[in-house]
Amino acid sequence: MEVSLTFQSAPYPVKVNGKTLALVVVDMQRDFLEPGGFGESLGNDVERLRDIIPNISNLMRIFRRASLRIVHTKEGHKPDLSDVPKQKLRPAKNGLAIGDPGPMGRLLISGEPGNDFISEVCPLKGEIVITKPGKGAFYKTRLNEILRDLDISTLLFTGVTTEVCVQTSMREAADRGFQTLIVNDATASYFDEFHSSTIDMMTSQGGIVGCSLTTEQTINAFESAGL
Ligand code: C5J
Repeated sequence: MEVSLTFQSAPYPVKVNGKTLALVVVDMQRDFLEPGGFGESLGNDVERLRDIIPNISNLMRIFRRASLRIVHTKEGHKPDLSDVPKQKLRPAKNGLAIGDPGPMGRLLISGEPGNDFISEVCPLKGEIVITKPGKGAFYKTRLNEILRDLDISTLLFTGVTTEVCVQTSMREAADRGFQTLIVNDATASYFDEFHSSTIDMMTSQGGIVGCSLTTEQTINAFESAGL
């Protein structure tokens, strides 16, 4: 059955066939949200990212209830560091770099406990999980092909951090012809001003990259469609 959803987003409303829609949950990993991970090693207060967890969890619940697709991304590198560009291996101010040991295992390395998803918003079996070596979800991954094969053409972005992996992924998606929306209270940054500026710059000029909306507006669209 085809279900039409209308999001009351800015700068314009977006109407979409539910079957062509996917929720993208970017990098909700222990490395970015828990003490002792990569995010904290860069000098960030990781607690600041945690307020969005209930909103992402609610969005995941409504997508699952409606049997719509969810994509989970994860930033992580190979244990031999062969996929880390030299400039990304530069140590942070405290001397730590990708691959160094931490309390949750080696920083930003696939398979380490700290590189896993936080327990509150883990993928379920059958959902799409993309491990990426870069900030963008499309760089050196099969995400474009996977979404095209599923006839997905509209992406609703959530996760962390707004101005790094979320923004990069949303811009990559827009350049590949996807219709993009960002859920502004389901994305977060270590810096408030970067969060708001990122949303402003992507939605300015008539939605030059895409549109934005709130979690409540997203849920309202599902309710209005009877989902
Ligand atoms: C960062 C990300 N901030 N997921 N990654 O390095 O935004």
